Amino acid sequence: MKSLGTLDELPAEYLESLRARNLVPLWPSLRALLPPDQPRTATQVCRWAWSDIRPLLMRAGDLTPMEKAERRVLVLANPGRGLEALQASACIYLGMQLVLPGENAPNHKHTPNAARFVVEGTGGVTIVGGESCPMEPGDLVLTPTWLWHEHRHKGPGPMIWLDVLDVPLMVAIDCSYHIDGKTQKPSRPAWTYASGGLAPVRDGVRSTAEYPLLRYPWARTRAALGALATSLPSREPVLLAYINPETGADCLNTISFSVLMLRPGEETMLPRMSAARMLHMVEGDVQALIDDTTLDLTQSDTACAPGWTTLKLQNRSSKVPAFIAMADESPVHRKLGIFEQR
Ligand code: 1HN
Repeated sequence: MKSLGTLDELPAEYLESLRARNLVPLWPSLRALLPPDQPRTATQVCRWAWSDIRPLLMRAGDLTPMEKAERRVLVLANPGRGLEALQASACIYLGMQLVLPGENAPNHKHTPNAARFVVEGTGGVTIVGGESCPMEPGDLVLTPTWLWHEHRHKGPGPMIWLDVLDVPLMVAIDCSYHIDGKTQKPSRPAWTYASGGLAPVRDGVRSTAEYPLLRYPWARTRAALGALATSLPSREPVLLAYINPETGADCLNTISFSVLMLRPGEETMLPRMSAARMLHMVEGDVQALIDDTTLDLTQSDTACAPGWTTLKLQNRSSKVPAFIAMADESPVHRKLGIFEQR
């Protein structure tokens, strides 16, 4: 590849007259702007251990009342992108959120899409677009763009969940903002999608909601994975995508959610792809090999595999399955026509 001219080859007086007119020569920056063969990323392989997060999050509960926080969250920031950027990857934000018994997080809506994987607690609800979504460990609850949402917790212990949002994307395109609202009266009953391939019909019609399913209860997801495992050849990965049950599309516009079951002792390689991917342990103990980095992941740990990395996952137990929830940026890549897998 040809090497290109650099800034220091140009006369200072020429550069100064360009700068004074808001003009910049392209060629000294062209290779950085458009690297050969593969994109560059600041996103690093990274692990956030639950055993580190939980005590620090509980301390936030002591230090900062809900009124002072609105959302009491510790952000899982990727050091490669700079901690202040509050990014896990180019498009994905991750945060661990705490709601204590009796607390409410006030109603609002915004452009970013959100989803939550419940980590700990029982008795909490998120009210999304008027639908009350109970939160139990392992559940995935969606808060799509512009749907009102607030959190309430009347249960006994702390409620903790992992927030996954596309905030960095919305910020990058100057579209991130929110609107505060009044407390919602739950008014929209959930449509029960009992099983794949069966859609409820009420008053003669299927759901016309843009987001017909907002809560994916873990008990059902786990049972579906178990059933899939018994019907697949033993060497095929047991993987389910969280989809919009009426359209078959990804459950959110910008982030794809899925869950992988690793049978006892199973080792699998996920396809290498252009999009960055987050891993969150729902159950079990896994060793992840991301390019050359080995990470031991245990229950409720979270990790980041940047785009284009190779990813090998091994269940460290020979007795029990492991369950890994995943969130990746592939919908953005697909919509832009730049998704690659090889
Ligand atoms: C948000 O709305 C929530 O509703 C949590 O619980 C975290 C991070 C950035 C922007 C909006 C929530 C958020 C957020």
